[in-house]
Amino acid sequence: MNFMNDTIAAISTPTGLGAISIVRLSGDNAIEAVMEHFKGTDLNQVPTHTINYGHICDADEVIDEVMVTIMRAPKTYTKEDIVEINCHGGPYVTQKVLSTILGSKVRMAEPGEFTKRAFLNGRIDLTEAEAVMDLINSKTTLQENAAVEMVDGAFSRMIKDLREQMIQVIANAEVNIDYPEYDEEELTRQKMQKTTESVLNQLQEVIDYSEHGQVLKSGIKTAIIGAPNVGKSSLLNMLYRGNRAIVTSIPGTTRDTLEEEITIGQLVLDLIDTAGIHHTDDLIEKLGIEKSHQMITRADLVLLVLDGSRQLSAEEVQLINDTKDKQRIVIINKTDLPQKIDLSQTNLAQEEILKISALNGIGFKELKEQIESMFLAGIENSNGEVLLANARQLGLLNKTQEALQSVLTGLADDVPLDLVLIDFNEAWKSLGEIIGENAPDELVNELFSRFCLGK
Ligand SMILES: Nc1nc2c(ncn2[C@@H]2O[C@H](COP(=O)(O)OP(=O)(O)OP(=O)(O)O)[C@@H](O)[C@H]2O)c(=O)[nH]1
Ligand SMILES: [Mg+2]
Repeated sequence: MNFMNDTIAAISTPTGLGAISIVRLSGDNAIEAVMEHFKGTDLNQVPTHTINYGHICDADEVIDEVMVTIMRAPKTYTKEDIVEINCHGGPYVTQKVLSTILGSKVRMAEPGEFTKRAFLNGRIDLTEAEAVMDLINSKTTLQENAAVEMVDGAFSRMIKDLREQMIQVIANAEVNIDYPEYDEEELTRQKMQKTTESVLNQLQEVIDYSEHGQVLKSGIKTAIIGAPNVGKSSLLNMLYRGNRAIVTSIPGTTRDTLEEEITIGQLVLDLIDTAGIHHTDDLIEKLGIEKSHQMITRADLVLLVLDGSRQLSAEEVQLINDTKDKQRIVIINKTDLPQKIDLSQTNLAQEEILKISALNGIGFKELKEQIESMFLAGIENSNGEVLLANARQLGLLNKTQEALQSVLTGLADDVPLDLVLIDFNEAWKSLGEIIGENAPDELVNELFSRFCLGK
C-alpha cells in the first residue's frame, strides 16, 4: 500500500486566533520536508522527542518564528515520523506555514488521516479510534470518562479476553473433529456450552449499559409538559439558568416548541419547552398543542408540571394518566403560593412527586438528583468502568449474541460438533470485527472521514 510512503500535513489546532497553533506532519519525508524551509538546528541530527527553536522561511522571507517537535517512528501517534510545528497562532500565518511545507514531498491530510494511520499501522484498534472521535466530541466529564476508557482500550481488552476464551474451545473442537478416535467430544461440548454461556452473559452486560448509555451520548430528550400557565417556561429558564423562554401571566404564552441543550452535572439534556395542553379553538395554539403531544411520545424523559396553587383540571388528570408509562417526573410548581392542589383523584404515589418553585429556583438540586438517579444508575460495569459501545459495535455485539444462541440450541439438540462449530466461529469473527479485524476498506474510510481535519 502506497499510503505508507507519502507524507501528510494539516493544521491540527482549531482555526481562529490563539496563542499558538500546530501544523502536524506524518510520514517518511516529514523531517526532510520541514528542513527544506527551516532555519535553525539541523533537524536531521537532533535526538527524537525533542523540541527545537528556529524559523520557517519561504526562500529568503521569514514566515514565522517557531518551535519544532521531532518525534521519530515508531513511538509516535501514527507510528511514523511526526513533526509538529508550533506557530504563532493567527490563521493567516499558520496557513502560510502549511502551504510553504506542502509540495512535492508532502500532501494535505484528509480528515482523520493521522488517526487512520495509527489504526492501519496497528497502534490502535477500531474501538480506540472511534473513542478518539468521541473524546473530541464529549461535552461532559461522564462522556469524557467513557471515551477515555475506550481510548485506553478497556473495551478492546474485554473483547480480546472473550475471544481468547473462545479460541481455546475452537482449538479443542478442531482436534476432536480431526481425531474422533480419542473420543473426548463430550468434554468439548460441555466446555463449549460453558464458555458460550459465560460470553453471552458478559455481552449482555455491555449491551445493557450501552443501550442505556446511548442517551448519555446523544443527550436526554426531555419534554416539559403541562397545562397553560403552570410555569413550564419558567422551569426551562431555571434549568437553563437564564432567560431563554418568554414567561408571562397570560395562559398560552408558549405556542411553539422551543429546544435548548443544557448540561446538569454529568448529563446533557436536550430540553424542550412546549405549548400548554388544554382545549382551545385557536388554530395556532392547536398546532402547538399537537406538537406537545408528539413530544410526549418522542421524549426519553417527561417533566410533567402541575400548578400547586390551583385545582387539577380534567385535562391534567388525563395527562397524568397518558404519561404514566413514560420515564417521568411529576412536578408541583408554585409551592411558594398557598396550595390548593388535590391529587387524591389521581393514582400518583407521593414519592413520585417533586415540589419546586421555578420562580425562586427552589427544588433545582432535588430535580437534578432525581434525573441523575434515573439515568446514571447502572452505567458502570463491575470494574467501575463506563464502557459505551457505539451503534456499529452494538450491531456486531447483537450479531455475536445471535450466533452464540444458535450454538446453545445446536448443543442442546445434539447437532454434530462440526456444525455447531460453524456458529461458534461466526461469533468469534463478529467479535473480531468490533476491534477492526478484517475491517473492509469502505468501513475504515467512512469511519475516519467523520473525523475533523488534522486529527
Ligand atoms: N408564584 C409563582 N409564580 C410562578 C412560578 N413559576 C411560574 N410562575 C408564574 O406563572 C406564570 C406563567 O409562567 P410560564 O412559565 O409562562 O408558564 P407556562 O407553563 O410556560 O405557560 P404557557 O406557555 O402559557 O403554557 C408567570 O407569571 C410566572 O411568573 C412559581 O414558582 N411561583
Ligand atoms: Mg410557556
